[in-house]
Amino acid sequence: MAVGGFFSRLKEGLSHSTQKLGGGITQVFRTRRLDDEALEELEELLISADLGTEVAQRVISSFRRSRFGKEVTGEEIKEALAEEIAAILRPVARPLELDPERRPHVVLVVGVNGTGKTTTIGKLAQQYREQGLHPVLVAGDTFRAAAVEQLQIWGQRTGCAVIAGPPRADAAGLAFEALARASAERAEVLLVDTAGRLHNKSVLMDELAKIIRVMRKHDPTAPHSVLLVLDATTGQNAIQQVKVFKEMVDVTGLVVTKLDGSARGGIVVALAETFGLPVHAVGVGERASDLRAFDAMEFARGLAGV
Ligand SMILES: Nc1nc2c(ncn2[C@@H]2O[C@H](COP(=O)(O)OP(=O)(O)OP(=O)(O)O)[C@@H](O)[C@H]2O)c(=O)[nH]1
Ligand SMILES: [Mg+2]
Repeated sequence: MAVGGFFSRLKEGLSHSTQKLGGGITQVFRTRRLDDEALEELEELLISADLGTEVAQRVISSFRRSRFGKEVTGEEIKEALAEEIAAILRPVARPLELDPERRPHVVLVVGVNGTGKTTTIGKLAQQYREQGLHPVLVAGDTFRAAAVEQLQIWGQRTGCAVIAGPPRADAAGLAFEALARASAERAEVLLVDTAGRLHNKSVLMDELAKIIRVMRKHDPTAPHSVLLVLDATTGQNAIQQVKVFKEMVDVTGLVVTKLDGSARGGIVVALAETFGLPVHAVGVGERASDLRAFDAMEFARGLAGV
């Protein structure tokens, strides 16, 4: 997809937040003095746009220091806000880097139901193929036959090998076999899909822990990346999901999906502030080409409605 298409899609995706935040700012600041009342209204807008109370308070204190009592326009506030948000996002905007020393670099993909794990693996596979790599996909969501088929379709679409077991196969055993095979074949990257669940925490924890433990019998350094996939439309709930998964596994980075549609992009700022985990990429659609690097300034401007 053309870069312009991506920007407009992201912008469209952020329209929910943008309308709320950008539109709200325009209304509050039709050129008026930045007084206590205006700052309070701005703080409420930031919180309702999912940026989180800490970020809201920080931005407000910064505005109070630099602009209190001054005449400001909505545009100036938006520009300043975009800068503040970009400063929070910049440290986490880091692409997923494969360690060339690893053959394969093992990427374990985790998250609750339906966040976009399998789709993200398909999109990553596509990107790696375009770079001339040979990713191997592992259908570690062995609970549902449909999950295996879904990954197989992505494998066909992207020209990648998919390793799957019989129905209800043991996910850890499958991951072990896949890792052994991928290393024998000197594949550069192994993308391991997992079942999504949150409600039954202990089962999920046990299974993920087992997948990791068993893979380490083959390669004590595996997995080299643990990607937590979050659905932006779930808003503040994403914070809870990160907490739960961090308790179970050593999450090394995030992918935030569904930033197209009526996404709530402000949550990415709250995530950056709360956890400081790298945001490796963002999902802006269902197609193979709809996974993009996370650009702090562009995202911040989209969110602030600049
Ligand atoms: N609009 C949009 N849809 C997405 C995006 N990423 C994934 N989806 C869709 O979200 C739905 C769930 O995606 P999956 O990849 O199956 O999610 P999952 O996390 O693997 O789901 P489970 O395996 O059931 O836990 C599918 O319909 C995807 O096409 C995205 O960035 N934007
Ligand atoms: Mg899946």
